[in-house]
Amino acid sequence: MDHAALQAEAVQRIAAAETPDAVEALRVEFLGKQGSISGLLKTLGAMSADERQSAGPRIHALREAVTAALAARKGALQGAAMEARLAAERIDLTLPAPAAPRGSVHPVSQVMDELAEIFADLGFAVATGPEIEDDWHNFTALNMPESHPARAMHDTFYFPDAGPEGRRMLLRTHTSPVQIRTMLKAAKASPGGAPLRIIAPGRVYRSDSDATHTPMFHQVEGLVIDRGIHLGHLKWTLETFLKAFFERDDIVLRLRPSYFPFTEPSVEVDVGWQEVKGPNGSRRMLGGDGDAPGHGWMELLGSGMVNVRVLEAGGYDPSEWQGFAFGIGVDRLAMLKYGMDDLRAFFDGDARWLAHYGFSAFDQPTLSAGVGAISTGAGA
Ligand code: 2NL
Repeated sequence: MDHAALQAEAVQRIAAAETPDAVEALRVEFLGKQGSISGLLKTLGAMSADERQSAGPRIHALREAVTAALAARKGALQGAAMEARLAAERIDLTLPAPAAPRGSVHPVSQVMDELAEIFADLGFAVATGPEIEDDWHNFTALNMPESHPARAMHDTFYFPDAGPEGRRMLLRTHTSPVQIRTMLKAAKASPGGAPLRIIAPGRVYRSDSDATHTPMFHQVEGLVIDRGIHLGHLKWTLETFLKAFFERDDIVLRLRPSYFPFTEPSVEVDVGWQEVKGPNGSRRMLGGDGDAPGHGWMELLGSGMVNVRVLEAGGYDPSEWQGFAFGIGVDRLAMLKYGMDDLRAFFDGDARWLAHYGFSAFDQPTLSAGVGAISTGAGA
């Protein structure tokens, strides 16, 4: 068959194709890898120059005509399909809009916002820093040298390669390295670098996992550095914070001696609870003197006076500056305040759990206006 006849037949078949799939099948038949026109194009290579001179333009013209016919038929079919859809579809603007799924603020985010708000009222700034740390900022500067047994206690996730300064890299096991970085910056910025009042909230990582431990959890640490700081300042600050956070004026704290490498002395802080009877049995509520009958103490957080070696690592002269510090689990605070009983559900991302325990994005914490806050009088 000559090229003109081939072209006439191809163009006729394309014009008769009734669906986009049929057009595509013809494209493959003519122009695909094994297509008939592709096959003709391949014969050009084996021709003499004279043969190619006459056959070349005719084969190329054939290919162009078929390509144009395919595009035209495809466009016509698509246009017809669109016309049919426009004729068939109707939008009823009087129907109610489909429900848009609504997200909510995770209780951990809510509690972090509440913490920032309460501590802002006490003059604390929020400090943040990297979650990937080196072992100097995470351990050494916190009085945990290379061989210190407390390093093993932290079940650390290490990276295989050392950092740019030759230090071992890890996922921070607490937010203390943020405070070390903030101390070093402050001590450099202004002579003395104090007073310093910061909280460092954020994600921390430890390689243990069971019903009450997840490999990632949230911590908030607090640090105050100034002249003449003592344990009384620590106790008042924690008491004021916990009263505002739990929205109760009867929060009672008990300080017990403890040990942390980064504080000396170190104190563990217990909070009093009481049995409260309700329609579904009794439950423990925070508040009240834990030594009273039917009451008890619950361990809540760790704290202490900043160890002089940590002050020095942070760039401070311990003969002039003192400090207190504390650390609390944010997830645990959220469970105590909002009544969840399973830590693992915090990180499941179950939309039903979030719908139940989550908060509206418009619901800004207003805890500073609650218990213990100074009232402006008007309407309060
Ligand atoms: C705990 C204990 C604590 C700190 C954290 C700290 C930070 C610096 C200096 C001194 Cl930069 N201390 N942080 C101090 C005492 C306890 O956390 O059991 N947390 C859940």
